[in-house]
Amino acid sequence: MKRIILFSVSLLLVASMAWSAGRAEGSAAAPQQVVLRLAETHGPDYPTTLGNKEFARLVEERTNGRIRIEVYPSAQLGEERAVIEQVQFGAIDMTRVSISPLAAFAPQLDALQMPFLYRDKDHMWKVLRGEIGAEIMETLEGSGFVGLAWYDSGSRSFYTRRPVRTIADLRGMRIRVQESELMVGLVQGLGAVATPMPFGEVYSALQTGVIDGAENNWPSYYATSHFEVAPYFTLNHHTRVPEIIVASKIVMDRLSPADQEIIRQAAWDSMDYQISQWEAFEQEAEAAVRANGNTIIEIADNTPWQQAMQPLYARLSPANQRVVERIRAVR
Ligand code: BDP
Repeated sequence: MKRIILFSVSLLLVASMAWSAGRAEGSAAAPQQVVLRLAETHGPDYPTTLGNKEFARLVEERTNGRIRIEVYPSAQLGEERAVIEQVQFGAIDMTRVSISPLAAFAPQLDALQMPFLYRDKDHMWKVLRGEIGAEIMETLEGSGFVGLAWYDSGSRSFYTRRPVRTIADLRGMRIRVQESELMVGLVQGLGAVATPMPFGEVYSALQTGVIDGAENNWPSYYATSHFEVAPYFTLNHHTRVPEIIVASKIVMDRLSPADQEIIRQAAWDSMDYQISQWEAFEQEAEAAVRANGNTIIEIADNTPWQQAMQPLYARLSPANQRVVERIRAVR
C-alpha cells in the first residue's frame, strides 16, 4: 500500500512538473502544449483501444496537434480500480473502463448495469445517448470524474472449467467478478462464491483452478485467451455493462472551456467508430472460439436467471430504483 501511495505521489509530482513546464512554454508566444495520458486495460487492437485512438486522433486534428492524448493499452498504467483512483486525484488524466468498477466511486452507475435491464442493444443505446445517459454522466463530476463517452461492450455471460447448463450447476463454484459490489451480489444470488479480482489475474487463476469460472463478453473471453482455460461458455447474457471514458475533473478544470469542449466532442464523436469496431470483433471472437471447439451452451429460457436476480433490484437505492423505472419506460 505504502509503495502504491509513494508511486502515486511521485506520479502526481511528475504530472504537475510536466504541467508547469507546459504552462511556462505556453506563456511565451508558442501555444501551450498539452499531453494527456489515457489508461486502457485491453491490448492495442481491442475495439475499446481503437476507439480511444480515434478519440486521440480527433483531438489532435481539431487542435492542430496542440493537445495530444497518449493511449496506454494493456494495463500499462495499472488495473482498472487502481487507475480509477489515480484518475480521481489527477495522477492519470483519463481512462476507459467498464462502469462496474467505477460504480464503487459513483454508485449511481449501478442503475445502468442491472441484470436483464435492457430489452436489447438498441434500448441500451437509446438510454445512454438520451436524457438518462447525459444526467448520469453529469453527476460523475461530484465524484471527481468528467464523463466523456459511452462505449459498447455487448453482453456478459458465464464461462467455466466445468459445464454450466442450469443455475444449480453454478452452486458453490468460485466465480471471478469485477471489483463491484453489484457483481458480487449477482453471483452470490446464483449460489456461487463471488471472487473479486483484477482482470489481469483471471487467466492464471483459471489455469491453476483458484477459480472455477468468470463472466464476460465474447471479445474479452477471446482476446484474453480465457477461452483456452475455461472451455464452457454459457450464453445467459446476464448483463449489458456499458464502458465509459472518464477524465479527471482536476485535470479538465485546468483546461480552457474551449479545450474542454473539443475534448468532450471528440470523445463523443469516437463512439460510432468504437461501436462499429465492436460489432466486427464480436463476430470475429465468436467465430474463433467456436472454431476452437469450445462448448457453447445456449439457454433456451432465461426466466429462472432473471428471477434469481430480482433481489438485486430490491436492494438498489431508491434513487437508482427510480432511474431503473425510467430506463424501462424508454421505448
Ligand atoms: C471487459 C471490460 C474491461 C473490464 C473487464 C473485466 O472491457 O474494461 O474491466 O471486462 O471483467 O469486458 O475486468
